Amino acid sequence: MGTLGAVLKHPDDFYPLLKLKMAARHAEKQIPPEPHWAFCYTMLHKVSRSFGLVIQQLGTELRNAVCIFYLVLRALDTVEDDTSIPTDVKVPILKAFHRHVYDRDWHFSCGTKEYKVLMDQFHHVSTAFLELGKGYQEAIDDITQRMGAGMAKFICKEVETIDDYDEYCHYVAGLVGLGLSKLFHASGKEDLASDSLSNAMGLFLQKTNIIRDYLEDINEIPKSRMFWPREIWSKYVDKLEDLKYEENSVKAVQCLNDMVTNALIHAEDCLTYMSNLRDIYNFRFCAIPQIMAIGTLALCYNNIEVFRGVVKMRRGLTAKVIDRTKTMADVYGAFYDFSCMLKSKIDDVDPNANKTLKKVEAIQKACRDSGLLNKRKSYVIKSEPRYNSAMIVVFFIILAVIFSYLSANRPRLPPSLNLFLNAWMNQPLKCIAWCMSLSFLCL
Ligand code: D9A
Repeated sequence: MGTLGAVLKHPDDFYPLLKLKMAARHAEKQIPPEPHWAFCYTMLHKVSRSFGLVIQQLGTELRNAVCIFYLVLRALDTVEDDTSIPTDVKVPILKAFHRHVYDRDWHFSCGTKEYKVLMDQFHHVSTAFLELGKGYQEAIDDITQRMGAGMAKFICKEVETIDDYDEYCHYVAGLVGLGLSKLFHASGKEDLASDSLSNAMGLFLQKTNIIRDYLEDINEIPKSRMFWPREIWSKYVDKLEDLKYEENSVKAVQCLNDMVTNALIHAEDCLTYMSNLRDIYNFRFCAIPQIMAIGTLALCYNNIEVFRGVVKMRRGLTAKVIDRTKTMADVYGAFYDFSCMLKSKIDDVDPNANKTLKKVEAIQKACRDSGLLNKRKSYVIKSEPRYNSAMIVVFFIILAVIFSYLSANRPRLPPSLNLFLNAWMNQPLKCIAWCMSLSFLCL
C-alpha cells in the first residue's frame, strides 16, 4: 500500500508521519562538515532510518560514541553474515575486529550494497573512533572483542538448546545492551545499570527480530543460519523449514506462540532498566525500540502470516511511537496496551496458553503497580477506534461539500430534491454543522 492509501486507512497517522519526515529532513541538514564524521552520520541514516533519527537526538558527545558503536557493530555483523567468506578467514577477523578499529589502514571488503560501502570505507569509522574519549573507546573495544569471540564460537555451532539461544542472543544483542550502559555511564548522565538488566534489553529486541524474520531467513539463498532453538521447534516439527508448509499450519502457530512466550520473559527486566534512566534523550533512545518490539510480538502472536510473508508494524504506527514516547507512563501504557492485545489472542487449546497468560499478566501487573497507567494519553490501541471516527467525519464533510457544490451549480432537478437543495444553498454552513453532528452521533 502506498503512503496515501495507508494514510487514508489510518488518518491520524498523518501528523506523526509528517513530523517524522520533517525530522529526517532536519537531520540530513545536520551532517557534520568533517569528512569522516560526515561519512559516519550519512551511513547511520542509510542503514537505519528511524533509529538513526533517535540516535541523532542524543547529547553530542554520547551521540558520536553511539554512532560509532552502531557502525562498528554493523561492520562486525557484515563479516559474520557474509556466507562467501571461508570459516578459516572469517574467524580470525571476528576475533581481532576490536583491534582493527584502532587501525586507520585496515579494511576488509565484504557484504553488499550500503554494507559494502561501510566496509570499503571503514577508515572513516576508525578515524572517528580515535577521536572519542578514552572511556567510550574502552567500552566499544571491550564489547567488540567479546561479541567477535562469541560470534566466532557460533560459526560452527548450531543453536540447539534454549541455553544456546540465550547465549547466542547475549553475544549479538545482550552485549550491545551492556556496551550502551557503559557508554551512558561514561557520559556521566546515568548510573551504571546491572549486566543482567542490560542483557535483557538486547535479548528482548533480538528474540523479536528472530521470530519476525523466520520466513526471510529460511528462504535466503545461499541458505543462512537459523536461530530458532531445536529444543523448541522439535516439539512441533521434524525440520525447522516444515513450519512454512501449509499442511503444518497448526503446529507452526503453536511453535510461534512458544517462541513469543519465551521472548516475553525479558519484558519486565526491560521495564525496570528503562525506569532507572534519568536523561530524557537516553530514555527515548532505549524505549522506542522496546515498544516496537512488544508491538511486533503482539502482532506476530498466533499469526500464521509470520510463515507466509512480512509481519511488521506499519510505518505510521512507528511514527506514532516515536512521536508519543516521552515518559515512563507512555512506556507502561504501551506495554499494557500491547499485552492486552496479545492476551485477547490467546487460544485455550494452545499447548502453552497457560504459560503465555501468566507471562502477560505479570507484565500487566508491573504496568499497573507503577501507578502511572491512568496518567497516560490514550495510546496505540486505545486510539484505534478513532481512525473510524475520523473516517466518518471526513466522509460527511465530503458529502456536505458535494451537496453544496450541487446546489450552487444546480441542473434541472425534480421539485422535491430542489427544495432540499435550496436549504443547502441558503444555509450551507448550518448544513455542514448538521452533517458533522450526524457524524458524531454515528460514533
Ligand atoms: C541497538 Cl547501538 C541495536 N539494535 C537494535 C536497535 O536498538 C538497540 C544495535 C546497536 C545499538 C543499539 C538498542 C537501543 C537502545 C538501547 C539498547 C539497545 O540497549 C540498552 O540494544 C540492546 O535493534 C540491534 C540489536 C537488537 C542486535 C542489539 C533498534 C533498531 N531498530 C531497527 C528496526 C529493525 O526492525 O531492526 O536498530 C531500525 O530502526 O532500523
